[in-house]
Amino acid sequence: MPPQDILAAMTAANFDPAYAEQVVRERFAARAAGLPRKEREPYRYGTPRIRHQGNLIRTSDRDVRVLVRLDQPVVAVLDNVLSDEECDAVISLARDQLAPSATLSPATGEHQVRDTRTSRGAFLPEGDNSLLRRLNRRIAEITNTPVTHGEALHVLHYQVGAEYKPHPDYFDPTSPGFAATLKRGGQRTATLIVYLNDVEDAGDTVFPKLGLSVVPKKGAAVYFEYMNDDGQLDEATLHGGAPVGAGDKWVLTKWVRQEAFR
Ligand code: PD2
Ligand code: ZN
Repeated sequence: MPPQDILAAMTAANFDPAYAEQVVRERFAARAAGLPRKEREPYRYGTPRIRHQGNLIRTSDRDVRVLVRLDQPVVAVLDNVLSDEECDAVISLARDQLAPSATLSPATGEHQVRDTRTSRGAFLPEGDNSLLRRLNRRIAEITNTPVTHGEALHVLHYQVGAEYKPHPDYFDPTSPGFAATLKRGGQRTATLIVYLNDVEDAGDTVFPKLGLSVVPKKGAAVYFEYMNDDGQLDEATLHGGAPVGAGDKWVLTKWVRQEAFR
């Protein structure tokens, strides 16, 4: 039975929608047992794609400073990614466009607003905006990937208590709901999250499998990569946005795809 029909039948029978989703996800995850061997083997780490010269990543218009480097999984904390003025300008561009953040249902591919992600967000397509063009180019140079492989920049705004529960940024290839997005440029391979303001209390980006917590700092960023050249996906990059304790939190996210994103 296709996943939508199972969900519809369970919903009609008054099952909790979250429980129905979980049942469908588990049923289709069982397919993972039949995955090719390479996808069941431990993740093989190669050379990180991000490239630095000494303690800097030199882009065409800005020197980015490397503060923390981890090789397995590949995680880097970077400073001086955006200037204060650029951070403020991005917030101004996004402020009027925010809508409740949604997640893609792994079972059906529908956009759903859930308590796992309680921020508001907006995509910022580049259009003819010179700031966004400059930032897309700089981020492509930092991530060492073609500009065309990046999804549109995405701004998130968290108010007190808002959070993004731990998740991988890649799409589980065994989930039927992710098939359509995987056709738009293939798998996600890496993420750069830039902090657009200083948060008064909490709101860290947390990596629960690493015991790592990155404290937001205006203009700084955390980078991590989770797909290697063999197409393996790194589960160790599970990460979340901890609830904001005081003040608010703004971030700018770039998700990088395997191929040109359409
Ligand atoms: O805002 C964050 O700290 C955060 C945490 C986890 C953002 C994302 N994921 C994301 O944009 O994917
Ligand atoms: Zn994420």
